[in-house]
Amino acid sequence: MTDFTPHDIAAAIAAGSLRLVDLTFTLSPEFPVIVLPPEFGQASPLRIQQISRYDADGPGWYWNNITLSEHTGTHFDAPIHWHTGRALPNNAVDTLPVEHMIAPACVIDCSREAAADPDFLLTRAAVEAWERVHGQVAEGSWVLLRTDWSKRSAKDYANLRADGAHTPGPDPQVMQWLVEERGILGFGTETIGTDAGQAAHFNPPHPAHHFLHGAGRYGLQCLRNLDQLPATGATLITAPLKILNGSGSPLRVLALVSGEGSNG
Ligand code: 23J
Ligand code: MN
Repeated sequence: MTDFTPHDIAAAIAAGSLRLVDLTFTLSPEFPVIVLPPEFGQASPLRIQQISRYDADGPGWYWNNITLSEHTGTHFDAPIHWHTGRALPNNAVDTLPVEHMIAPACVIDCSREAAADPDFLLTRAAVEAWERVHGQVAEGSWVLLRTDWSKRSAKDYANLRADGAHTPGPDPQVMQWLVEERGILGFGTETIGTDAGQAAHFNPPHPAHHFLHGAGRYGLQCLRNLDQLPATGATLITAPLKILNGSGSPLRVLALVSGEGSNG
């Protein structure tokens, strides 16, 4: 690795020995946002207002104004998003260390369990079983929960019922353990939140948000194409928008994975 240069990355991608997998949903007005109980403020879905399109408002150019929540679509959660991370240094998307924006990923495949039970919860025992096969979750890694939730229709994706959302996520014990005993950089999901749909009722409530952000770690949600990643060996590129004091940001999430040696 001593003779490795930045140009080697582009060359390896061009040659197909490194492949890029796009883990991002298209940002569209139809993409569902999280729905909180009605007494709370709500996130805005994407709104696109055209400024001009080669017309009287701009004869030679097309562009739009957009409105959206910091937590719309495939997005990043910064520590300042949660009360547990409110007083940490460099806790917002404009101040977090850029070195954290490129990091390895562990992918835990729970797609079968999530298909059988929309309220499926990842446990410490399940991660320990994964570690017996793939090795210990390395410090500074993303842990990505593959559920194939991103393949569902819009209605089944949010999976709202009278008592709230029913979507999979981590239980409180595994989240505390991943943060404190494995030193993960963050936790990513295919669902609308890093937490399970029913996590408001957990102890503590929203344990992924609680433990991750309280330790200065990050969240990713509304990821897709996790089925194209190896269990270990992928590296994520996650650069959120530099929003002043931003609690999170939509972003393009790219995974670098070993390719087959051809760029097909
Ligand atoms: C606000 C309040 C509760 C939750 C969330 C946001 C999210 O899931 C989010 O997008 O960060 S659970
Ligand atoms: Mn969020």
